[in-house]
Amino acid sequence: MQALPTHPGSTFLMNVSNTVRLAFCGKARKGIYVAGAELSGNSSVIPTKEKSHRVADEKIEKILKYQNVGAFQSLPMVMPSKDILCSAMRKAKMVGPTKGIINLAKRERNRGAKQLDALMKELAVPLRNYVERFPSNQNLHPYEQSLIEFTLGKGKYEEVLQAVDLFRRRITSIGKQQASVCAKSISKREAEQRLSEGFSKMEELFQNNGRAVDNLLNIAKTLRAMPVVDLETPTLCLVGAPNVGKSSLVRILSTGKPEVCNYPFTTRGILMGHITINYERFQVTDTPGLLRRSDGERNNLEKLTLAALSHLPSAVLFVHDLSGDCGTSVSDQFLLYNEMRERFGNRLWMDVVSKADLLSNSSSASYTTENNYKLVGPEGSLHVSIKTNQGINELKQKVHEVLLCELSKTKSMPPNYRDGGDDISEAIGLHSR
Ligand SMILES: Nc1nc2c(ncn2[C@@H]2O[C@H](COP(=O)(O)OP(=O)(O)OP(=O)(O)O)[C@@H](O)[C@H]2O)c(=O)[nH]1
Ligand SMILES: [Mg+2]
Repeated sequence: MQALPTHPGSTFLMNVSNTVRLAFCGKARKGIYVAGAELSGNSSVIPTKEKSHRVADEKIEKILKYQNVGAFQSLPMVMPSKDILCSAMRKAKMVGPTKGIINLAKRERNRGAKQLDALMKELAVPLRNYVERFPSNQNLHPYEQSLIEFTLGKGKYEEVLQAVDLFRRRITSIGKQQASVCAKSISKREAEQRLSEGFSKMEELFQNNGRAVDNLLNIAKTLRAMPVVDLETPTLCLVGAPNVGKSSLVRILSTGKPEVCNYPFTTRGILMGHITINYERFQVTDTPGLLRRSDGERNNLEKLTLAALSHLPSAVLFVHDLSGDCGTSVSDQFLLYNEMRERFGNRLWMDVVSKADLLSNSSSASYTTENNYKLVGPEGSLHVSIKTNQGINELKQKVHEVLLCELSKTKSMPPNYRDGGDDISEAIGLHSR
C-alpha cells in the first residue's frame, strides 16, 4: 500500500481505498461486504471522526452497489413480445363493465375504458418489471461488466433496457389516451368503435416496437449462458496467442470441452472446465487468444481475456507454440509473454510449450533470451504434445500442484483479500516466482 506521508489524512485515505477494494472482491460472490471491518486501516494517523466517517460512508455506499458474481443467473425470464401481446389481449377482453350500470351507452363506454386500461397495464407491467429487475450495469461485479461490454458491445445493454423503458412509457401514454377517448363516447356504438380502435392502435404499437422486448430476451439468453465463475474456487487460467493449443489442453486437463480448430480465435468467450483433486473442486478457464499489440488495438475477445485475468483470482498457464504452426510468430509470442508476465507475474504461473511433436528440439533448458526462447520457451517450461502424449502426465501433475498451491494461497488470505487484483499478492507478500 502506498502512503502519502505529507498529508496526515491522505495516508488513511489511501489505505481505505485499497482495503475497501479488496474487501469487496473477496466476499463478492456471497454478497457479504465487510467493508466496515476493513476501515480501521493501519494508519498511524487518525483522521478526524467526521472526515473518516464521511469517507467510510462513501466507500461503503460504493461497495454495496456491487452485485454478486452470478447476477446473470438470476435475470428475470423475458417473454417473447408476441406472447405478451396475446396474453394481454386475452385478459383485457375478459374485463367486464362495472356492475349496476343500466344505461347502455354508459355501460359500454365503462367497459371499453376498463378494457383499454387493462390492456395498457397488461402490456406495460411486464416491461416495467424487466427494467426494474435487470441489474443496472454499474451495480454489477467488474468482471460481469466486462463480459457485458465485450460480449454485447459497449453500451448495448443499457441501450436495450432504455428502449424497453421508452416503449413502456409510450404504451402507458397511448393506452391512457385511448381509454380516456373511449370513456367520453356519447353512444353505445361510438364506445364500441373507440374500444375496437384502441385495441388496434395498441396492438399495432406493440407489434411495431416489440423488437425492444425481443432484444432484451436475446440479451438475457446470452448472459444466462455465460459460464458461472466461483470467485472462491481456485482457478487456472490458460492464456496465450491464438491457435497455440489452449483449448486442446483444457480438454485434456478438465471437464471443459471447448471447440478445437486450426484457425485463430476459435474460442470466442471465457469457457469453464473443472478438475477435482482429492474431493476438492477447481476451475479451469479457457480464454480467447491474445495478439502482440497495444490495448487500444485489441479486439473484444482479447479484452475479455484481459478482463478475466484482471478480475478473477487465478493461477496462469501460459501456452507457447514454437512450431510456427499457430500464425503468431515466436518473436511476437515472446513479446506478448513478457508483457503478460509484467502485468500478471505475481500470480502463480506455469509455462507450457505446446505441439512438442512438431519441434525438432524439444528439450527443456534454462534459457531466457529471445533466441533461446525460440528454441525451448521460457526457463522451466514444460514441453507437451496432445498428439504423442509427450509431457501430458507431467503437465497434469504440475497443474495439480499449482492448483493445490493456489488453494492454500486462497485459504491463507483473510477472506476479504481474496481477489484477482494484482496488488493483493504484493500486499501480503505472496509471489509465485
Ligand atoms: N501437432 C499438434 N497440433 C496440436 C497440438 N495441440 C493442439 N494442436 C492443434 O492446434 C490447433 C489449435 O488448437 P486449439 O486448441 O484450438 O488452440 P487455441 O489456442 O485454443 O486456439 P484459439 O481458441 O483460436 O485461440 C488445432 O488444430 C489443434 O489440433 C499438439 O500438441 N500437436
Ligand atoms: Mg481455443
